[in-house]
Amino acid sequence: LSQDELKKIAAYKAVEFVQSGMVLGLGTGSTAKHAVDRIGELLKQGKLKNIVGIPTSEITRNQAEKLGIPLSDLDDHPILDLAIDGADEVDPDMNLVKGRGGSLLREKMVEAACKKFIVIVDESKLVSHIGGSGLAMPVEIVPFCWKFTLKRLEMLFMEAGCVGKLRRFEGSGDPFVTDNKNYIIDLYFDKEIGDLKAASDAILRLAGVVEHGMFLDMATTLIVASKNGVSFTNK
Ligand code: DER
Repeated sequence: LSQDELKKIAAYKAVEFVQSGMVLGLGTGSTAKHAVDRIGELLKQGKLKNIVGIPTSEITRNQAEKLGIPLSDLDDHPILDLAIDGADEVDPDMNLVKGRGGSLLREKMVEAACKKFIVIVDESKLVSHIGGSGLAMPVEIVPFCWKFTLKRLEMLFMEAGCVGKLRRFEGSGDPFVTDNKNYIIDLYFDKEIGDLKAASDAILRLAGVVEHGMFLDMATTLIVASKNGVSFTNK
């Protein structure tokens, strides 16, 4: 089974929790894409009715529009029934790193407004601790004096050997710009971050920081697809 097939299996399993009449948070990324496709398919087949989707990015909005999924926003639906989204890392306490697709702000706003948040991953996303994959922990910042903010973020986590990099578009090398017209600093850690809640608070206290990619104590269900099958974990 390829990684994408595993992602699809996890996504389809999550959509089994979707009931007609629900207001759904629609995630972003290659795993969530399968879930949104499946929701569109079930709507077309008449197996799901009266669904309202709240997209977590412009990419997902476009995908959902093409599928004919009725869309709305948090202003009109401040409380959602269920969100389904992927993650870049999942630790044993179901804390997540998200945002390598650049959509962390809208994902966090939508997923924090949901009664249930199902995370769908293939087994490669499981880590022993956040920052453990050696991959980026994204932070959305305002573009104004981004170098200043990058340095302050690195200083916060000096003990953890933190290095920050401004995310840039592959081809042009221009700074990546989020749906919200902000920049992203990707933080890389040599050592464990330690107290995640304290780290989250410290990051958010920096003026210039909009939001970060640690989703702490937010997921309610984890679906992991691996070569040995699909596992469910409820918080
Ligand atoms: O950017 C995001 O937050 C995505 O959800 C990401 O965390 C997972 O993307 P993937 O399903 O393409 O690996």
